[in-house]
Amino acid sequence: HFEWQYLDLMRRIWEQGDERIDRTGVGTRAIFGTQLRFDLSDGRIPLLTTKRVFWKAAVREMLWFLTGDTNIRPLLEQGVTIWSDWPLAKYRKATGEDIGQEEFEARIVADEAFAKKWGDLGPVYGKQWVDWPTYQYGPDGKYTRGPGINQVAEVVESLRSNPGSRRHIIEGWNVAELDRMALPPCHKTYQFHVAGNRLSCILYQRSCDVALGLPFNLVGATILTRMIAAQTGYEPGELVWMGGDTHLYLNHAHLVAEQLSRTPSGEPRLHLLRQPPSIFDYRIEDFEVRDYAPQGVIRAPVAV
Ligand code: DHF
Ligand code: TMP
Repeated sequence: HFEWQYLDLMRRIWEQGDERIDRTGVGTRAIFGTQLRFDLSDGRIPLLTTKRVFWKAAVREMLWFLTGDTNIRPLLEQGVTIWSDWPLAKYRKATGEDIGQEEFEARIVADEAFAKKWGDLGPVYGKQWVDWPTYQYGPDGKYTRGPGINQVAEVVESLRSNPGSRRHIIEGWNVAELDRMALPPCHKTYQFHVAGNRLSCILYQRSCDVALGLPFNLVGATILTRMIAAQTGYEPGELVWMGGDTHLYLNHAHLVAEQLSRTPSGEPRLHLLRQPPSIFDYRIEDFEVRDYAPQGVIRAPVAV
């Protein structure tokens, strides 16, 4: 079963990881340099069965990246709250107001001006993926803003016109803009590869919260690969996931114990129900997961 790789990684980090206090102050155990490989053929998807993963939230997040938006408002309008903690922390710090998360989220949804001021994460994934900033230099060495680069559209085009290329890359790590991002990108590099009629993907993730982030990131990378494959006429191949600092937070001990006591079961399959005119025209209704009968939710706090 595909999921043993994930559980083995979790066990290895918990038993052998280097323990340290991380940026958030929570503390982690970490292993540096890890890899998982998943077969994506015939609708296979590395969607964990040893706990319920809210895969639709991960799909909505990925579709939101593709719109180029970096404000959490459209996510909240769809009930996706996974990005709320960071704008909320910033708001509390700036105003000193002790506002609750739900009240903050409600205000973002209700008040457009408030959302504009407090709901933006800075130039994170979506911005870099579809509108990477460029500069045009004049003869005097002075520069103005050039047109943004849509990396996603360019990869779709290069996969169609030049499948053998070794440059099919979508990059989030814009060094010049990191300081304006709420969080520098974790899933920072996606590379695609065509062999025969199969499209494979490597995701390089510089920092990985194995308990909370990784289950979502695996779903996101899978649907991105599936959408690009559908748009370029290839069959899905493999997803290779590579982690830099691959960690478990020390306050996830109960999750680790519970999840490692469970046994994977069943093979969920992902179906794309419609072929939209472009990679940017997918909607949540286009995605269906069949045969997903996960074990129960395991709640755990996210480190901010
Ligand atoms: N920071 C940290 N420390 N870990 C993360 O995984 C993380 N992920 C981010 C932003 N910053 C992060 C964006 N993605 C959850 C999942 C993904 C995610 C952020 C949060 C999360 O809390 N998942 C819970 C609840 C899911 C839900 O109710 O929708 C889970 O149990 O999977
Ligand atoms: P860092 O910027 O100090 O590395 O903290 C980012 C944390 O968020 C780290 O625990 C990794 C986690 N993370 C994921 O695992 N997946 C994600 O998609 C995101 C955005 C964050």
